[in-house]
Amino acid sequence: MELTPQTPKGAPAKSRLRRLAIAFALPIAGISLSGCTLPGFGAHQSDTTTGQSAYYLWQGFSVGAAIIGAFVIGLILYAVVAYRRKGDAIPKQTQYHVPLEIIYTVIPILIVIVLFVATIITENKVLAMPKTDVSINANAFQWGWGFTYDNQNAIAVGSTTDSPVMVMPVDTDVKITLTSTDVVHGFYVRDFNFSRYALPGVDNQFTLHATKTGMFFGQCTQLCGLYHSIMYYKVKVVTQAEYQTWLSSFNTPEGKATADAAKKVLKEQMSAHVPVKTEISRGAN
Ligand SMILES: [Cu+2]
Repeated sequence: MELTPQTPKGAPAKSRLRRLAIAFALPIAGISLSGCTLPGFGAHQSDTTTGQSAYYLWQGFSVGAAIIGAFVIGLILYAVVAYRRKGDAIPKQTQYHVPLEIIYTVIPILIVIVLFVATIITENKVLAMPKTDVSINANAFQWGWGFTYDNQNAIAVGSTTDSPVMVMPVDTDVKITLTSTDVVHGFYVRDFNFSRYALPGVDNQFTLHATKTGMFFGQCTQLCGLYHSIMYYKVKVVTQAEYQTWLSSFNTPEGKATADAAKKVLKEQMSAHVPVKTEISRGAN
């Protein structure tokens, strides 16, 4: 049997391409014109400025991936339907199509550059250390947390059943110096979209800038030993006035005595390597 090349059908192919382009453009235009807010794609918008930067980056990546994914799937489906086997004729063979090869090399490179630059910009925002008067030392240890405040008597200690509460002011840059006294721990606050290692012998510094008041849940996210799973703390974000009141409460004679006692407790906790004042029983209870 003689095989004859299939003749290209210029006009219908062009019209199919146009329909395909319209099919992609319409939903995108619809979403843009409706002015609806972008979904979070499974992420939390965050209650800190740096967490929000990471959230917007995630949204950008997700939208980009969705558009490219839809485009690629569309092209595959188009090729499957338009170039399905219609007979024994050999389809038109195309190779060494230089403009096409340049396009599918340059476009992915541009996409990678855009993602890279967006990531660097976001990382610089997250890692920025603006000057601030509020400076908190977060100490992680097996198995608990303690928080002390530079140039202040204030201190936050807790126990396994009564998590320590790190108090910080809202709408303020707060410098955190994070360290560990024993093994590697993880400082993680879900609502802040933030996680950082607490490393023994290393001062890990970062800035938290909370955008709303409230109580936020924190926990260790690095498997650090037997009682890792109960290594909790809380972050209480308060107004500037409430924060000042809280700080001054440690400056009265009673407040100073409380702070001194808490410092002693924290010192003992940090070297004990046991769950701090735990009431959890490993027996029949
Ligand atoms: Cu830990």
